[in-house]
Amino acid sequence: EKRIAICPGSFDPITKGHLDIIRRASSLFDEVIVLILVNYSKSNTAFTPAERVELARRVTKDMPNVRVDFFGGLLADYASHVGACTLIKGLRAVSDFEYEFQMALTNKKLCPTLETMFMTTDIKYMYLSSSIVREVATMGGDISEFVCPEIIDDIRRRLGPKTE
Ligand code: COD
Repeated sequence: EKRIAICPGSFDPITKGHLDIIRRASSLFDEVIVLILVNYSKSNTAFTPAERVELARRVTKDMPNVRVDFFGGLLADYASHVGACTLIKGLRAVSDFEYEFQMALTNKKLCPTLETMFMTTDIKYMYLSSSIVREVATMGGDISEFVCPEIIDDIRRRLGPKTE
């Protein structure tokens, strides 16, 4: 039976830190679904769900067992529907832990067969988050260390200072 893992998140936009976790997960599971979801505490997104899906597809196209999807409902419901066994989350610092722990226990209640596994961030990306990318891009800073080259222009056009 195929072992399917889900890498869930807002991915607004997808960063090199996300991608590192996705790549490592793709070498451990038969199939990895990068699942873009609604985080109800982050209502002001820079990119629409369809845009976030498209950006994530562009930077994962070299990984044949990775696909990208959007779901507007509960992560646990999507996981049961596709028969995923595992959720993969990245941990950057102690500050991520409490929130991730709460989500892992909630998802376990909602779908008892679903395991959450945590991967430690690559130390290179420890400081990196989508909100840092949005902030630096909005102020006209260089984001090439933070996101893949294929999506830099899209982020600059959406958030960067207007030139004309
Ligand atoms: N290095 C390693 N990992 C990283 C890095 C980095 N630099 N940056 C981010 N990550 C990890 C995060 O720790 C997280 O695991 C994942 O990447 C995604 O990050 P974000 O910020 O894009 O996503 P979040 O935290 O906004 O995701 C929250 C969800 C969308 C998963 C959550 O709100 C959700 O499940 N929503 C659906 C509705 C639902 O089921 N709600 C109940 C949940 S208990």
